[in-house]
Amino acid sequence: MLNKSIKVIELVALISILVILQTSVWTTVSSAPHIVCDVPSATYLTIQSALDQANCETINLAGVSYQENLVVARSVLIQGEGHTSTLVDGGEVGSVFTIEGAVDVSLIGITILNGQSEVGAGIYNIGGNLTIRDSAIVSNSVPFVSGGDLVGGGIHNAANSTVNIVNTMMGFNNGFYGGGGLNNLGLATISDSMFLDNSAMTGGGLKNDGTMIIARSLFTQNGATDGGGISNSGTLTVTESIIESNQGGRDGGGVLNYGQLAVVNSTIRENSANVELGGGMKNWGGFITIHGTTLSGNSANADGGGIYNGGAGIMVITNSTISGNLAGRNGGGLFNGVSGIFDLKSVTIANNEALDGNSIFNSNIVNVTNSIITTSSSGGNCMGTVLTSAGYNLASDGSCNLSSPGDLPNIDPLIDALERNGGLTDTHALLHGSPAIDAANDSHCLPDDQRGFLRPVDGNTDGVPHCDIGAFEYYSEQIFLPILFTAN
Ligand SMILES: [Ca+2]
Ligand SMILES: [Ca+2]
Repeated sequence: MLNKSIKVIELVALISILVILQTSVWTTVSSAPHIVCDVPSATYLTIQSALDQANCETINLAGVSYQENLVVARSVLIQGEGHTSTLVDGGEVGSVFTIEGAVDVSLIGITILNGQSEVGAGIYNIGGNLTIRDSAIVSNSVPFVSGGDLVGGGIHNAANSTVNIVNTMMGFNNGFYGGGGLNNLGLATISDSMFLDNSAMTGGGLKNDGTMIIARSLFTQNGATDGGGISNSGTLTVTESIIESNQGGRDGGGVLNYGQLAVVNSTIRENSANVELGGGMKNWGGFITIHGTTLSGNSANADGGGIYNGGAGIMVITNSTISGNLAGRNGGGLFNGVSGIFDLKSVTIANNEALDGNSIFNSNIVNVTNSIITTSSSGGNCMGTVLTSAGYNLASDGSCNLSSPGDLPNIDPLIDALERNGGLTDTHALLHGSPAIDAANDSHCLPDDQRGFLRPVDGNTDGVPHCDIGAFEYYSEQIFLPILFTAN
C-alpha cells in the first residue's frame, strides 16, 4: 500500500515534468533577477554569481528555467519553487552541478536536466555531503569519450562523499558504463524515491561500489546489459522497496550482486534477464540475505528465473516467497551453481516453471527446512544434486528426495493464489486443512511470518500452537479477526 502510493505520486510528478519538457514554456533567465539570497538579502542574475558570494547561505530560485553548469565549492542551500517549475538545465555541455570539497549542500525542489559529462552528468559530487529532496534528476547522460570513466548519468557520488536522496525522481538518465541513475563509490541513502527508465551497461537504475541504504523506493523499467535495476559490488541494504519490470539484456534483470546485499520486506517482480541468467536476481560470489520478500513473475532466458546463484555465492533466505518465475532452461525458482550455497528457512517456493527443475536446480548445496516446494508444471520440483534437508519441508512431489524427520513429500500444500494477505508483500495463504499448518519445526522458526504476523499459532485448533511450514502462518478465523483489528 505504502509502496503503491509512492508510485502513484511519483508518476503524477513525472508526467508533469514531461509536459514541461515537451512544451518548453520556460525561457532561460536573461535580465530579470530571479535569484535571491536570504542573508544577506540580495539578488543575482545567475546562480553561479550567487554561489560566488561566500556569505549567501540560502539561494532561492524562481519557477523558471536556468541554463547553467554550476560549481559549488562551499556549503549552501539551493531551493527552488518545486521540481515542476524550477529547472536547472545543463544544456548538454557539462555536469549541471559539480560539488567540490567537504561542503554541506542541499538541493530542494528543483529539476536537474540535460547534463552531459563523462562522469556525473547531472551531479558530480567530489567530497561533499549532499542532500537532494523533493526534486527530479532527469535526462542527463554520459556520452562516449575515449578513455573516460563514463559512469553516473544522474549522479556520480565519489569515494569520501555522501549523498542523501529523499522523495526524488531519477528518470531517463544514461550512465554509459555504469549507474544510469546513480553511480556510488561513497555513502548513499535513498528513501521514498523512484528510479524510472534509467540505463547503463551495468546497473541501469544504479550501481553501488560503496555503502548504500535504500528504503521505500521504486525501481522500474530501468535497463542494462547486466543488472537492469541495481548492480551492487559494495554493501547494500534494500528495505520496503519494489524492484519491478527492469531488464537485463544479459544477466540479472532486477538485481546483479557481487557484494554484500540485504533485501528486507521488499518485492522483486516481473524483471527479466533476456539472454542468460537470473531474471529476478543474479548473485556471483556475493553474500545475500533475503527476508520477508517476494520474488514473483521474473524470467530468465536460460537459468534461474527467480534467482541465479554462482561463483561461490551464498544466499540466506527466510520468511520469503519465490513464486511464478520462469526459466527457459534450468531452475525456474532457484538455480544454484557448482560452488553456490543456498540456505532456505520458512520459504514458500510455488508455481515456478523451467525446462528442468521447476522449483530448484541444484549443483552444490541447498540447505532447506520448514519450507514449501510446490509446482504444477510437468518435470517436477527439483533437479540436480539432492537438497540437504533439515526436515519439516513439504513438497508437491517426490523429486526433491526429502526424507528427513518431518519432511512431507508428495502432498498438495493447499495454498491460495499469490496476493496481499496483510503485511508489505504478497504471499500464498495456506488454505483451511493445509498439511503445512502446525507441521514445522518450532526450533527453526522465526517469531513472525513473512507478513510480520506472530508465530507460532495453533492453526489446527488442537490446543497446541506450532509453526506452519512455509512463509505464511495460518490463523483460523477465531484468532485472525482480533489480530487484524489490533495489528495497527
Ligand atoms: Ca501454526
Ligand atoms: Ca495445533
